[in-house]
Amino acid sequence: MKITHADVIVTSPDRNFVTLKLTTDDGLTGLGDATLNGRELAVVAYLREHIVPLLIGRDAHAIEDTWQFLYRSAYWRRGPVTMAAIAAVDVALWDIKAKAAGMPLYQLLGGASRTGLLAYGHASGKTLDELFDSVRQHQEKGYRAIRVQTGVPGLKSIYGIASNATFEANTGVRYDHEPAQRGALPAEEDWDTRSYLRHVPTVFEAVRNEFGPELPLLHDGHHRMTPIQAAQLGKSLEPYDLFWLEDVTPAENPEALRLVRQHTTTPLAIGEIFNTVWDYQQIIREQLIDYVRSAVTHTGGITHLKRVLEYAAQYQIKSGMHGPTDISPVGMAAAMHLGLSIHNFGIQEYMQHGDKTNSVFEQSFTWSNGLLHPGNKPGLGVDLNVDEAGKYPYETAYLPYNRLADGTVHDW
Ligand code: CS2
Ligand code: MG
Repeated sequence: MKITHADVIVTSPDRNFVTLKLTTDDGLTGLGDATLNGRELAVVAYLREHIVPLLIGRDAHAIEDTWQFLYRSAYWRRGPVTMAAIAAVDVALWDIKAKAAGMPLYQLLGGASRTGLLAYGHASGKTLDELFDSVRQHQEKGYRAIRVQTGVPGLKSIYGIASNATFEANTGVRYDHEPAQRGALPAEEDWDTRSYLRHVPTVFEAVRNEFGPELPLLHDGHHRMTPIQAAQLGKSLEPYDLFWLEDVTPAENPEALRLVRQHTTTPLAIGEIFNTVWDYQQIIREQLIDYVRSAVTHTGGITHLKRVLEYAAQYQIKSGMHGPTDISPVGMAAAMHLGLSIHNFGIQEYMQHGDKTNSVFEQSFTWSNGLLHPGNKPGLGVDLNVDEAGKYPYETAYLPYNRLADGTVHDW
């Protein structure tokens, strides 16, 4: 079964998405997500200019060989652009192989290891009342686990908090739903770690008092603390029994997490900006994390993320796949099929896509009683409506960045 066509489809319903569509001489098609928020066109060029010419005529069944060929023949390895491009090819080939086998992809990956995938949603609020309302709204939507992000007194606009009036007035999109802002330049935000460290524990105390001890609560530190500040935060949140504390400090330097581990037992989740198993080797081997946060889309596809998760399983480290709105419905479907089949599944992030996006990507997953299931259509179970996609041309959009009070650029 030979690959005859490889189309890179760019569309921007509620936000920008990049999708690779492969077609074979048997008429089978496969989809792969290649969306890299704020740098989408870099992956488009990598695919169109460098990878598509290499795919035409290849055996669509040779997934492992194609992965190794694209990774090793590039000479320049790893990195977000390369690994998103390889991921799109990989997932599209798994979609085709499962369709050729006439089964949903999770069956090809070893079958279901559970009835569904526990998923968490994003509750947020500038004030406690707003936050409590947002938690209740998510519980009404069926979520049984909830990520809590809060405004910080004195800071105008921070990651993950809705009620960014200007932004919403301009775009009509809730800020906590899509941090990448359409426009020619990235927005600048303000940040102050000490006021955040003082405020966050008080918020989790209030949430526990309001919603009780059982509800799994998650929080995203979004790479903003130094290792000792991260240790301080982890320790101050211990009384509130978090499911996980995510990206608590930038993890380029894996040793930073040793210091955090020395001071707190709050479970740690890291990896949404990692791209290969090599980013994880030391922090998995030294048991410095509890959850692997990588998305299929950004970690070389199902072939490579499955390898990362199998390595993590030896250390009883579980999956916590990245699933914000900038992971397309194709990327989310791939995460659900992989998540259903692996043993060491932990939890799945699930931000719900907008109506326009759902009109472009026809999906067959289910969401009930707080559990996701990829569905039982052959392949991934997602189709891309090319005509619908054509209605929404690409629009430049950047993620914001941070400056401290003294003007220093800081992690966003
Ligand atoms: C976040 C993301 O969902 C998360 O955990 O860290 O929203 C992240 O900010 C975006 O995916 C960046 O594109
Ligand atoms: Mg995150």
